Amino acid sequence: MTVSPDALVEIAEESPQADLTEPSGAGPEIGNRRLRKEDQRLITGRTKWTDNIVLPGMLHLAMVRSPFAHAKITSIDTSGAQGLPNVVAVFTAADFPDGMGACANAWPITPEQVTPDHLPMIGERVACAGEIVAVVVARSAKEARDAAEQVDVDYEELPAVFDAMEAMKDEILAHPDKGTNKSAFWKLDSKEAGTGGDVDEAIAKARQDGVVIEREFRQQRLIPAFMEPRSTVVDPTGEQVTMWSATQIPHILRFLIAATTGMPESKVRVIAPDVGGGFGGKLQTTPEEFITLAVARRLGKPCKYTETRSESLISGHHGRDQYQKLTLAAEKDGTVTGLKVDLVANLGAYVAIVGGGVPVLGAWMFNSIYKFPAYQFNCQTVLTNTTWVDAYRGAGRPEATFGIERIMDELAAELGRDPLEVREQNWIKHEEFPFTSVAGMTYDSGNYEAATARAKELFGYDALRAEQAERRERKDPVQLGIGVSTFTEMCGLAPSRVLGSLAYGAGGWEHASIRMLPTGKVEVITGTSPHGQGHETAWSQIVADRLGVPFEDVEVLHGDTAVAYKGLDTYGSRSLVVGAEAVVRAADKVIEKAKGFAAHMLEASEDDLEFVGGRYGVKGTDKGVGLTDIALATFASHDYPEHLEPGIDADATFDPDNFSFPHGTHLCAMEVDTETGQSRMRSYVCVDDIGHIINPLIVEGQIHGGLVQGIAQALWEEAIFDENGTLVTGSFVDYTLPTAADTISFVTENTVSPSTTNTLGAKGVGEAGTIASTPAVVNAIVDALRPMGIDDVVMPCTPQRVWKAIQTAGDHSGDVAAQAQPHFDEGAANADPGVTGEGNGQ
Ligand code: MCN
Repeated sequence: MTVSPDALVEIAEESPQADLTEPSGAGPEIGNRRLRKEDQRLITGRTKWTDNIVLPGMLHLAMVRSPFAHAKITSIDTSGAQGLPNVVAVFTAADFPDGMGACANAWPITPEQVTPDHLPMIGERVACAGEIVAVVVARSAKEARDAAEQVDVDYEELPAVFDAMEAMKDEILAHPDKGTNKSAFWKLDSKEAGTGGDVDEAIAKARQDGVVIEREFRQQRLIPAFMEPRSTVVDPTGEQVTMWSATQIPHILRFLIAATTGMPESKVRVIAPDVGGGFGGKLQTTPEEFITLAVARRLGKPCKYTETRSESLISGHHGRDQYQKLTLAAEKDGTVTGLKVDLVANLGAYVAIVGGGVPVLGAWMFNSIYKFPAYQFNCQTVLTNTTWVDAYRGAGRPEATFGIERIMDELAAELGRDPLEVREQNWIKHEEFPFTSVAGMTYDSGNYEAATARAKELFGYDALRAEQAERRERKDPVQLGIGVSTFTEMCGLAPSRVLGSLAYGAGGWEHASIRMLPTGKVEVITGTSPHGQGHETAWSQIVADRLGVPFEDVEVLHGDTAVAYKGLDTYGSRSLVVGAEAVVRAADKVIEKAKGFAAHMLEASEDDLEFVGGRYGVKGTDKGVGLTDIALATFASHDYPEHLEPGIDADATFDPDNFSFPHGTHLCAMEVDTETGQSRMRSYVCVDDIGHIINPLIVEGQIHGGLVQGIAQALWEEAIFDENGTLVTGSFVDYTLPTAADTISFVTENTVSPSTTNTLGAKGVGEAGTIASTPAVVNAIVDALRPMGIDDVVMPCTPQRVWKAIQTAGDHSGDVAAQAQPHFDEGAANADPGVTGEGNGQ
């Protein structure tokens, strides 16, 4: 059945708000499966996405983009566009001699990092396809797009490099003026850091009397494909310049506009209205935002730019794209003695806002849940003539989890043992928390045994293993594979001091305000900027419990720098554990402030008061006053104690002392047809530990969405450039984004090891599913094919790749070659530190 948008609005109008939410009063809100209050407007077409914003006299922009990956611009002739009806102006970089701001890199991972200038509009040399060389301004978007096709640009093509391994050779330079493609080298060594032993010694010893497993893995390039394409509207006509943008980071955007254009920050207001997904892809300050701002200011008129899907795929930042080489040393009994990781990470043409730091996050994650005594992580970032690469759901942690969970399976296979048993032998036991890892991270809580035991039970692990053995025995053409992934991750991106020690450009705190309105309603203002995560609902649940007010009486405001004046936005699954904790602390301040008023109103001593269910009562009596009555009394303020100021509103800023470490066990069963290469997911079970859960319904949604994204990396998605640097997966015809129809019904459950870093006892969940699922699926496919002599399939494991792996099975070297993957150069990640500098290894 299809329902038209008009019909949806009618349905919504007929169904009052209460239809979508349970009435309050039935019990505590935290833990309640509340339907999301924001969905009423989101799914009935009642919200205003950025592209729906219409302002008087608004003009529309279309970008002229380079089709070449690396080229000099020899001339631009705009005359063909200038004369067209309703075209107002055509601008090139030459029209903005003072520039128009810059796309900043906010995380230089070493002081010596090679960081090419990233200008919004290019006047001389484009460094990847899709870069903007001119902008057409017209009275409608269609006229602007048509006219953009009439802008005549002459290019002189330059040699270009696309693959990270090729770029390592420095034979073709992505930016010739830089003299090298190597951007930065970053290293963490447990011996040097004093957190563990010497990894080379561990490997040498294992070569003599133990086991050494060496594997190369490829993290293909992915494209964040949010539902709402990026869109920006700028109104320069008021006292402040207002920018609406489909962004995850309104506060950071405002700061970087001011910092790179010289506009006073007080004259810039950024609004992220409802934003239709981001997945890290809207954690960016974009050329399009700066250009729209510059053009609107130049013309003194409101301007709008909304990208097409094809533009989004080529010019929104990409994710992943790493070569990994792992060397795992173990004793013959399966005890791991050391892990060495060499990474080469493709940054694309520029070092994007946190692009250099994303692969470095792997430094603390490759060791995962295990007690490895020695560890080394080497990361080389390189520039190429491809779209810039940055955070994509999980950002650095899915890549690391994939590497370690794949190689733990390979160790188990080498030893002929069950992969869960080998993991258990090496993981941190629950009684050992808090545990400081070999990478120097202190995990506050966890229980890997409990999550794994429950996952095995739900999955029917032993029965599936028995079926697998039976199918192998009878040489069934459809083999069964069982994939395991026991993961942890670091999220809740926070401790400002730690981020500072890593040269990250921002802090990690979050801000919240609570306004107690005189009518008893509550406004919560949060610095987080939700774009699909349901903060309005979860924050309302938290505040309802804390202040003892009905859920419906709480309004959560966000995403407008004039309202939520202070914040660091939403990414890194930080919003609950940092942002909502700030809300909790603001609520506690409200309660504390209200105490003095309650004592005054009740003519009692503060010591005799207790706050229960939204009411201050005098202990041992039935005398009391509600928080909302106090709010009204402070509004009138006819009578209040002299030592207090009128009002009980409060602000709080929270900066935790540690990250959050969710973990879980994911089990996947795949049936692989060995004749066609087709694989089919049969079952998927995950038991995640994210501490206390605020809203189980939202959490399930987060896990489901995350799983699909991780599974898509394993099976379907890949951004592919041809030999000219043209993105051949430049539309949804070729970039195979899954739909709900491509997935199965997942079994999800939770264990609870409360976090100690916030009073909610919660851990982040927004990326967990994506981080865990990719290796679970690939491990299952490899497990199905292992009896045929196959020990790897390069992602995405398309039927063609699986079929080719089967055809070349047994020919160990040809296996990888058949999948057209360049080998990791020996020492590739150990580039000359003299050229690239070395990280502080912290
Ligand atoms: N939650 C909960 N109990 C927990 C943990 C979380 O009820 N123990 C709820 C929170 O209240 C919140 C949601 O789960 O409503 C996600 O919380 P959190 O883990 O703090 O993640 P963030 O809100 O910071 O969201 C960021 C995260 C990231 S990094 C990506 S990428 C991602 C994701 O969220 N992109 C998303 N989920 C997404 N979901 C949608 N629909 N769209 C995206 O673009």
